[in-house]
Parts: sequence; C-alpha cells; structure tokens
Amino acid sequence: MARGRATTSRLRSHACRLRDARRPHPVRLAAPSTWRQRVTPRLVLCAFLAFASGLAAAPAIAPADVDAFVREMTERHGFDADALRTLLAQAEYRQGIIDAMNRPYEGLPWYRYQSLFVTPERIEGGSEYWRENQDTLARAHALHGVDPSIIVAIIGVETNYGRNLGQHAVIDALTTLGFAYPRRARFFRGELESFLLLAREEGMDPLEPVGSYAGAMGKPQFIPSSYRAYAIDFDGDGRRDLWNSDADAIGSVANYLARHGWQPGAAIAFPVDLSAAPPPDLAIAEKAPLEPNTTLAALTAAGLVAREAAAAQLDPTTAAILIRLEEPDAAYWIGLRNFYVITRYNHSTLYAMAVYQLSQAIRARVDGSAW
Ligand SMILES: [Ca+2]
Repeated sequence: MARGRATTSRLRSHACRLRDARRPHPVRLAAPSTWRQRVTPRLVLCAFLAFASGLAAAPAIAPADVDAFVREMTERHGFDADALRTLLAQAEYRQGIIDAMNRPYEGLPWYRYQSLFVTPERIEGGSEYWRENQDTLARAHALHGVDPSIIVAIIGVETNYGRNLGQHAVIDALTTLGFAYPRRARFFRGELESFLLLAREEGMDPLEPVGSYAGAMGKPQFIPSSYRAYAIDFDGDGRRDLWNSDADAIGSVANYLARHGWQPGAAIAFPVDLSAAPPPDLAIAEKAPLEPNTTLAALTAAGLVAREAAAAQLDPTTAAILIRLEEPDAAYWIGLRNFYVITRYNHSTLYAMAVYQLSQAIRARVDGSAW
C-alpha cells in the first residue's frame, strides 16, 4: 500500500481524549442512538484537528482507502458519510496491534503453545466455570449437541473464562488492520464493515467495545462477522451480549460449532503411534488444519496404532486426518470431523488441540469432583 500522508483513522490530539474517559470495561451496551446525535461540536473539532495535524510520526494510511470505505458504507448500507468520517477520526492507529499480528501465538511450537493453555490453573478455572454455568451448558448441549467440556475449553482458551476480554478498542484494532496492514487489509476492512453494522443493529456505541488486537469480542472472542452471524441471545433478555452474559457466550459457542458441522456425541481426536513411517503421499496436518480426507481404515493400514482402546470401536469408514505436533519428538494424532470443526473457530491445529486437551482435563476434573 502506498504510504502517503497521514489521514483520519489514527490521529487526534491529546486534547481530544474524550473517548478514553468513557470507555468502560467490560463494555456497556448503550441504548440505541445514532451517530449523528453523538456528533457534538467538540468531536467535530477533534476530527478537524486530526485531519489538520498530520502527525508525521504515525505511519501513513492511504486517504483514498478511507474515502472508498466511507463511500461503500454510504452506498451499501446507508451510513451518513460525515458521521462516519467523524467516527473514524476518533480511531487510533496502534503499532502494537500490527506487531501482535506479526507474532501470533499460533506461530509457537506445539509444546510451548500447549504450556500456555493446558495448565492446572485453566483446568481448575474450567471446572469452576462449568459448575457455575452447568444448567446453561446442559441447555446448550441439549439444543446444539455440543459437549459442555468443549464449550468451556473454548471460552477458557479464548479469555480464561472471561477474565481477559482484550485491551483494545475494537474500532482501533479494525481501523489499524483495515487500513495499515496490507497483507490482510481486505479481510479486516470487511470486519470493520461488519462491526459498524453490528453496532448499529445492537445499539452499541462503536467507540466503546473492547476486544483483542484482532478485533475479537467478548468471552468467546467473536470477530464481528461471526458475532453478526452466529451469536445468539441465550438468556432471553433480547440482546446478544458476549461481554457480560455467560449464557449468551455459551449459547453462541455451541451455535457456532453446530452451524459449522459439529457431530453430536462423535469422537474428536486420539493419539496414535507409528509402526512404520507414514506413506510419503499421506496428507499430514501440522499447524495449518486440513479437512479429514482419508479414513480410519486407511490410516490403520498405513501403520498407525491408536493408544486409546476406545478408538477401536469407531467405524473404520470414519473420515480422518493424520496430525503431527511439534514436540521435542514429533507426536502423532488422528483428527476426526469434530476436530476440524473446532479449527473453524480458529484456523489452527494447535488451537484445536489445546481446546481438546483442555476439555479432556476439565472433564476429568469435573467427573472426579463431588458436585
Ligand atoms: Ca442476552
């Protein structure tokens, strides 16, 4: 992307830090309002200063990209162009977001990734979260077929059961990545579009939601397009509030997995030993997930031996994929359809394996507890 002069989405003077003072955490869902109502003279002045100051130290964002985005939102969704420009002028460019995108957790080797998420504290936290929400989890299981241990583990990996909801204003993350991260700008501009639509639909002030450096929101860390498509109101208060409602978070995770092909009650993955080197033409999923493209019978014929006796009970025609994890020595697993469905939540084999292993450990703890 051309690195032209500074523009709207990153800059405002210190005198214009109105937003920080009214950014609660977790987010408050404001009563429905229009941006036009919120465009006070003070904010217009901020926008003017942001345009005019052109702070040379900040990285450039192409004005044409912002213009095109505003035009699209106006033409496609009926947004008011001036109000949208004023809003974007209050977003801040954050270099730390770019830096974080360039060193994702999923870039770590498996044994380090595992050590971050499959921990005694997170297992204990999952057991507590399950106990506190057992009725809701049972209801989600009954409606959507997803085992409570998986729902709990996803919320555990994502936000440590809601304890870490992220530290970035979503508008900052999405404008930074949508206009100053060329490698995935198109994707994040689409998420910015979804976020602005979500805010309008849900009656949220778009300046208030906080989330991850990638714009993921709430206890289950839904990106805006997923929030719009898959989040559900599961406590019946008429709102989808993934920041404050455990029920909405739980129901939404279950709904997300169900809508991505979760098979109720089906196995997820199991470890295997190799009795021979895998055939050279056998597809092996490493960090990047692969859809199951062979069968258990074929993998058994290739010399893979399940460590768990229960695996022998599975139908030999079950779709499967061989997985190789990076440890001091390689570890091999077989992933089934439900394992692949977990990777639809986060496109990473490491992520899905951490969720699965955490879910197993939490279930063992819950099954062994008195409640
Ligand atoms: Ca709700």
